[in-house]
Amino acid sequence: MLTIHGVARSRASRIIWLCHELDLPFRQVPVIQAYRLPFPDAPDAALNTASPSFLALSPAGGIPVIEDDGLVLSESLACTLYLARKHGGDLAPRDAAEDALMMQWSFYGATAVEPDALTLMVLHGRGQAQSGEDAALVAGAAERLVRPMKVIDDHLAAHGHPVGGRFTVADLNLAEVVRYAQGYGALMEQFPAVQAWLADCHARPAFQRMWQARLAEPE
Ligand SMILES: N[C@@H](CCC(=O)N[C@@H](CS)C(=O)NCC(=O)O)C(=O)O
Repeated sequence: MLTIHGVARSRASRIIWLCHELDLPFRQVPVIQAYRLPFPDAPDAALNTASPSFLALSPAGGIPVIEDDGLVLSESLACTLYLARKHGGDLAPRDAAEDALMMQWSFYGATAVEPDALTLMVLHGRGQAQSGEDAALVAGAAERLVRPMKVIDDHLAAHGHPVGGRFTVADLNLAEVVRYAQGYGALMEQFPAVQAWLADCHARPAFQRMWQARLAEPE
């Protein structure tokens, strides 16, 4: 059976969501981010990304990691693209061109959107009072996101989905990074096609199942 190493409050959410879309059973090992623990090295610390046993599995020390039929794989996007291809169906590419486009949109999200969207989520999304320095970081991130968000918005307005006119693993990968920016209204309201598409993604029962699991975990 597929094993997912990583708590749901991490990028493991992407794989958990995909598994629910595919009705794919999995075993979850709740490895937590070391930085969330006061003493990750303590002998009684919860299994975390600095634990020797986890680092032996994946020296990069990041969650998620999957184990599947002897394959050990890190990088959440590699994991979702692999699982979608392996299990097929509508979420998977139908040919080499779709495969390439699914990678294109996934990597575009990871490179052009994810870092700045994370800044918005961490510094703005949780509503902390912002120092002048944080406010400048947030403003810079939001400004840089306008260009890729417009690219995504224009594409979604014309095609409905990143690839193939249907919900695929590319929607899931992209939605999981755009989600980080969703609390920044001044940015999101400029992109109505992105907002409508993200709401549709989040209304999917498989997303909701993953989300409930996240909420059930301690913050
Ligand atoms: N690009 C990697 C990022 C992995 C990553 O940084 N994961 C975070 C949690 S979402 C982590 O494990 N941080 C733990 C740490 O820094 O110790 C992916 O998409 O899987």
